[in-house]
Amino acid sequence: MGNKIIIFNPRSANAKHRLPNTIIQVGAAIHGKYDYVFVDGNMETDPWKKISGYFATGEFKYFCLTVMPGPQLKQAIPYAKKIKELYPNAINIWGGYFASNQYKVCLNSGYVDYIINGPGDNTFPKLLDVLEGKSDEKLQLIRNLIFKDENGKIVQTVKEALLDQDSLPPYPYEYFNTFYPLERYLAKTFMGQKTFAYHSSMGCPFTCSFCAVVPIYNAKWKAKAASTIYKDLKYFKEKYQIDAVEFHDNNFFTSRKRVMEFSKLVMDDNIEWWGEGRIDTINKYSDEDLHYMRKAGCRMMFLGAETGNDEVLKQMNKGGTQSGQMIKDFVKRMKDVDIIPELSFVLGLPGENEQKVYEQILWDINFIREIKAINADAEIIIYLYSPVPTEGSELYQQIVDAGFSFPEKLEEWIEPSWEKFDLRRNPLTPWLKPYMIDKIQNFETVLNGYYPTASDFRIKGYKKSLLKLVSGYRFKYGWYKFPYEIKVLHKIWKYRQPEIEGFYSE
Ligand code: B12
Ligand code: SF4
Repeated sequence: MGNKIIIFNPRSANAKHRLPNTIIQVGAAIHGKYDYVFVDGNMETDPWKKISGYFATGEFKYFCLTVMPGPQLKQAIPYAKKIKELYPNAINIWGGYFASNQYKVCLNSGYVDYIINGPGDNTFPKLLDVLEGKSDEKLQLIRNLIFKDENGKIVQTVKEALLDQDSLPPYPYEYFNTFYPLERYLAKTFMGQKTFAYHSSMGCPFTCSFCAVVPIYNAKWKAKAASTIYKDLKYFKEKYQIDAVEFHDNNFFTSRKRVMEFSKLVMDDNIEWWGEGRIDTINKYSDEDLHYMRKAGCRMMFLGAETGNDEVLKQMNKGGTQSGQMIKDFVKRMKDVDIIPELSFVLGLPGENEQKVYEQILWDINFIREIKAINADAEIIIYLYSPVPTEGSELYQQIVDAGFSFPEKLEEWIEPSWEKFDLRRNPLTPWLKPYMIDKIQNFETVLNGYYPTASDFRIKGYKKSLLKLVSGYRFKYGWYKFPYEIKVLHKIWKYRQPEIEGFYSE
């Protein structure tokens, strides 16, 4: 068996794919040091054929996967298992949010050998050096690693401080291009004809108690300079004529200074952009800043509103100053500066008793209606609360006390109910009753009918009018039950919910 490496992105969406920055950055960490290939499950009709073909050459030893919760597990779990069965000496290395947050179930499966716990830029090459006998560093001393020692005990090594993002090795775009033409990832979206996906910072400085980013980054955040981002965009603009960018950072707007510098640089490039941020952070930007950003191409922002209820916001430990009133003021400001706020809400948190849980859901539904009345362009994304094991947090204790537990076998994660749980669509949380889930989902259908998302540019003209007409009376009178007629229209027009697969693109 040789020692070549497969870096695999399991399928994460059914169509219209984003550039898989994760595997490209993982490749960058070993580029020039080890022989590796990329396999993007999104671009292959049968990725297993490709992967098993590589292994059949006898040249490959390492099968390295990035794993988010949800549909990626459908390929990650069976493929990793099969590789181990067929090639017991092969080594499976997993990274990504699922692997890090659910490391016990992964390692106990018997076929995941190592987990990269957070950034892999140093950890990955160091691990390979040890496994290849090029270094005698003790595995216990390699930061950001989780593995089982010779006694079968799980070892979780110390976390590494976030690296200077400008000094990271450049992405091997050209090498990636030899596997999958970059052009194929530059999709048409509501922002432009060729949309590029870029990741400009690691981590997040906050500690919201429901968020999967927290256990991995522990409130740390480090970003690329505005000039570095601009240099990369310019390269893509000149080489591939991109005219839009999705920033995939957890928190793009953390540093006002950086955002303003970037806006200044990109001002004359006719590039529209989208990023994720926090309401209380961006609310500190002046109107002048916001107008300037809009002029520089900022078209839409994704913001975690979570709930309008100040008590629940406290329970979620949003760690800032956000309040229901602030959300309302903010969406009004966004209307004035013509930037679309895309607000995500998390419904269905545990409460004192069943009635309290339901009352809170109804309360939030009403709040969302108020938001729409203030700014009809505000996009609403509704998630059902899916617990993340941020052990030690008060919210986590609450969910454990309420009888919730995660699967104990890795394969259980691909059972349909857990897959839906991952997509935050149908959680198996004991405090959420089916009638509550129906209420939320029916409301969402009616809301999406009355206010179709702006990011799906196919729903316009007569389609939009028809949807609005059909949903109008329901929305007005709060009749959300059995909205089949809207569902049929959504099905016919293949309405895409941005919360699951990202924006519609083609
Ligand atoms: C782009 C993206 C997507 C894309 C697809 C991306 C793809 N791979 O094809 C789309 C839109 C399809 C998507 C969908 C979903 N996503 Co998503 N997605 C992201 C996003 C915004 C960026 C990922 C990225 O490019 N990061 C850039 C790279 C450089 O960073 P990184 O991934 O952390 O990788 C580093 C390390 O983690 C590590 N590493 C990671 N993997 C590996 C593997 C190996 C072998 C090694 C050595 C190292 C390593 O090294 C890397 C370099 O340092 C992240 C948020 C984020 N900012 O990361 C969410 C995120 C990963 N998604 C998330 C979720 C939940 C989903 C969904 C389930 C839907 C949902 N309801 O939100 C779906 C379903 C996924 C599926 N179908 O399986 C969550 C995961 C949270 C959790 N609970 O674990 C995140 C964190 C967003 C969030 N804050 O909630 N997603
Ligand atoms: S601000 Fe967003 S990314 Fe940061 S911890 Fe809170 S929810 Fe997670």
